[in-house]
Amino acid sequence: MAKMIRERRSSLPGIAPVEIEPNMREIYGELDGESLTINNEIFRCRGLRKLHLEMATLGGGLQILHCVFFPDPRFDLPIFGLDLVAGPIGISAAIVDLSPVRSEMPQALRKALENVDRPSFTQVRDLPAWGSIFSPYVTFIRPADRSEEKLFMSLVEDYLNVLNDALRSTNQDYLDSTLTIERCQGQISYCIQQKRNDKTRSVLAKAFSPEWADRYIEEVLFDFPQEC
Ligand code: BLA
Repeated sequence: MAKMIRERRSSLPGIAPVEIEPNMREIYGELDGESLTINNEIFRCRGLRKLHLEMATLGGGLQILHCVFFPDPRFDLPIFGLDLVAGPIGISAAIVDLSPVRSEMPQALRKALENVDRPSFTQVRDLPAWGSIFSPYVTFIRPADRSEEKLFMSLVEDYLNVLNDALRSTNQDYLDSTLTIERCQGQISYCIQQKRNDKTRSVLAKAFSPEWADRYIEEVLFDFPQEC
C-alpha cells in the first residue's frame, strides 16, 4: 500500500517534501516492553497543503499505515483519509474515504465517486460516533482474506484517481473568499472529530506518554490549516 501511495504521490503537480523536525520524522517508543517505531513522510503539492504518510510498527504485533491528504482550503477538494491497522492475525481495520469539507460535496466529485465500483466486502464494520465526518462513500471493513485485501487496495487506487482528477480540474479561490473560509472550518471539524478516536490516542499514550500523544496528535496528525 505504501509503495502504491508513494508512486501516485510522485506524479502529483508540484509535489515537494515538507521539512519535519528530525525528532518527529523517526520516532521510537516502548509499549508493554515492545518497541514502537513511527516513520513520517510529509509532502505538499498544488491543491494539497499536506500529504502525510505514517507507518508505525509495534514490536512484532501491531502495524499501522495512516495516510491523510489535506487540501489547500483555497481548492474545492475533499480530504483523502486511509487507515490500516494490522495485528498478528491480520488486518482488523481498513478504512478509506474522500471526506467532504463542506456540507455539500462538489457535484463532479459526487458523480466520480458514484462511478467507483465498490466491491461487497464480507465484513463491513460500524463507524464510531465521531465518524460522522466521513462521506456516504466511506469503506470501513475487516478484510476477510488476501483477495479482499487486494480489492481494498484497488479501491484505494480508485479513490486516489478520483482525487487526482479533481485536483487537476479545480481552480483556486481567493484566500479570503467565503468558500475558502467554509472549507477551512470543514477541515478543522474533521481534525476535531479525528482527535476523538481514543484508539489512536491510547496506543500512542501507552508507548510514549499521554502528554506526548496529545502533542503528536495536535501537531503532526491533525494540525489545523495555517490558512485559517
Ligand atoms: C481504529 N486506530 C484504530 C485502532 C487502532 C488505531 C489501534 C483499533 C483497530 C481496530 O478497531 O481494529 C491506531 N491509527 C492508530 C494509530 C495511528 C492511526 C496509533 O492512524 C497513527 C499513529 N484513523 C485515522 C484516519 C482514519 C482513522 C486518518 O488516523 C480514517 C480515515 C480511522 N481508525 C479509524 C477508525 C477506527 C480506527 C474509524 C475504528 C475506531 C472504532 O471502531 O472505535
